[in-house]
Amino acid sequence: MGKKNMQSQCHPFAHPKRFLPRFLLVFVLSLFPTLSFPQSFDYGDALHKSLLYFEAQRSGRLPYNQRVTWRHHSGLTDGLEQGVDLVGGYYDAGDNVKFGLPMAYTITLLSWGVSEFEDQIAAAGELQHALQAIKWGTDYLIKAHTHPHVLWAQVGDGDTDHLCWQRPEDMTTSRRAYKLDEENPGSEVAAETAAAMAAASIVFRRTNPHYSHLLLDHAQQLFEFGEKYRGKYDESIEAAKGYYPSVSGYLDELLWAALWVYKATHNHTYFNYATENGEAYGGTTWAITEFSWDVKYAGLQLLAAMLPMEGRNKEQKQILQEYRSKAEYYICACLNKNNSTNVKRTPGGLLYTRRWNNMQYVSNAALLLTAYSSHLHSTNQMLNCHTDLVGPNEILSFVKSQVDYILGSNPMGVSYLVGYGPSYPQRVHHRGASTASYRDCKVFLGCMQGYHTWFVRHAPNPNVLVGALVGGPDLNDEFRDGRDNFAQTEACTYNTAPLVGVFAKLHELEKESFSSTASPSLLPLVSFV
Ligand SMILES: *[C@@H]1O[C@H](CO)[C@@H](O)[C@H](O)[C@H]1NC(C)=O
Ligand SMILES: *[C@@H]1O[C@H](CO)[C@@H](O)[C@H](O)[C@H]1NC(C)=O
Ligand SMILES: CC(=O)N[C@H]1CO[C@H](CO)[C@@H](O)[C@@H]1O
Repeated sequence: MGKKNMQSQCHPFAHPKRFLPRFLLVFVLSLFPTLSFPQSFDYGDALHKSLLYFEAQRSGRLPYNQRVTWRHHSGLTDGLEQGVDLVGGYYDAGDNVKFGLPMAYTITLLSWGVSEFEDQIAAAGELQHALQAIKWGTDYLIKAHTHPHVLWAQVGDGDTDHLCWQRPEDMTTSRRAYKLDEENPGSEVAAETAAAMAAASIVFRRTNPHYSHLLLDHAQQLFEFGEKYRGKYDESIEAAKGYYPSVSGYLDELLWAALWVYKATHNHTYFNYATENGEAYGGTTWAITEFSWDVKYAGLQLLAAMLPMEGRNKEQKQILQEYRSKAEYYICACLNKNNSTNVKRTPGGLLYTRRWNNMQYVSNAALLLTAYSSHLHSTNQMLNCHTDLVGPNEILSFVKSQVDYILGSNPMGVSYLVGYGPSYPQRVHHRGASTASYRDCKVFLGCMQGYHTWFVRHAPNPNVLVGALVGGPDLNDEFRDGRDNFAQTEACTYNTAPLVGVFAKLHELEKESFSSTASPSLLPLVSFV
């Protein structure tokens, strides 16, 4: 491409051709207003795309095999001011800050999905990409854990970052790094990072035993750090408070981390920690209908509920049973089978928790439900929702309804997974995606220039943030595709992360149900479509 051409790419211009197919589609659909097509979705394609998203969120020096080529190196001096190498990791969302809590949580969810559904991901040909997505995160977490009791838990700050609309490749905002240590503790991030590294160590155990072992050492040290030096992380790192405040405190993260380290080590010290503190830390007492980067009770209750009962004493069995009843409360509330407190739904059937980035609660729930469905299936059990006995296929059918909503089976007729299907959000609230690609435009684009030139324009983003799951529709299934509408059009790494395993599981079912060897037990899922 000539130099002149490259310069012209630095100026926004509309792409009129892009609109044409959408007009046509609307026209065609309007000819059949009363027909409702049974939609079928390509979960393999969705899985493939979901993993591309993590490449778009990469910070640091991009490798030769980077597939998302509209991105380039960025954040190459992260940590330099503090004398520590913090190059790498992930930007959390549409900005360019590296927030430790959501980054670690993203890795935990990715690793959970891969450890649970590795065979399905491999069968879809995506295992290497999934492992790379995890490793891009864990390589960074290893760097950030510079001493048993020191964890660098943030680079950049939201306030200065949000004043600019700039590609990560051009960042001129503060890249100050923030650390946790004995004097400035942060148990949420220490424990979540321990959970992420323990979960990832399970993933790498077979293919990369040395790396797996390394992750496990870090995980154990970080658990000990978070447990021994207790404190709310957003009091030590005030720059996190406006963005990822810890509302639920750190007791949920401590139990969550203990269970993950136990799963990775089989060392009973961690099991005993989770059972002995289950009541005092709310693990066996809190019944909650939300699972998120902040509130992890439902997830840890589910982990405990899926542990084998054999070899436990009477008291431990009792405690695991209490964990299980709280886990099942969450599942039943998602399934709308607890008649006093259920998770709300939109008229179109989507789980609804709150206005801002509601999709995170949907995708996070989807992973828990899918994992529990597999557990019930493999242990030949049913879920007891008081009013109803629920089998694993019914849970999976519900997951499928949520995923199909995400992929386009919804009143707006759009896919909330960017780049999937014929219609998806065009104005994702994302600095890099909404600005000329560095590949085509190497001139520096300044802080305010980004707002004046790129943020405010109406045209679609020049770069498609493939695989991003945006915040999604409101309580009435309505969605406005505007760059300024960040509550609905921003995507976060922990929105997509839990879907990786879920897409793989649905992909397998779809293949099985359409092949002649379909097992009769899978038929209810087909008739659900
Ligand atoms: C289990 O973990 C604890 C705490 O890290 C450690 O002190 C103990 O040596 C471990 N036990 C085994 C058998 O590795
Ligand atoms: C809840 O379900 C139970 C069992 O089916 C039923 O007896 C009860 O009336 C229901 N309560 C409400 C408030 O609907
Ligand atoms: C029908 C049902 O599951 N009801 C439960 C809903 O949740 C409350 C609060 O935990 C329980 O007390 C009910 O038994």
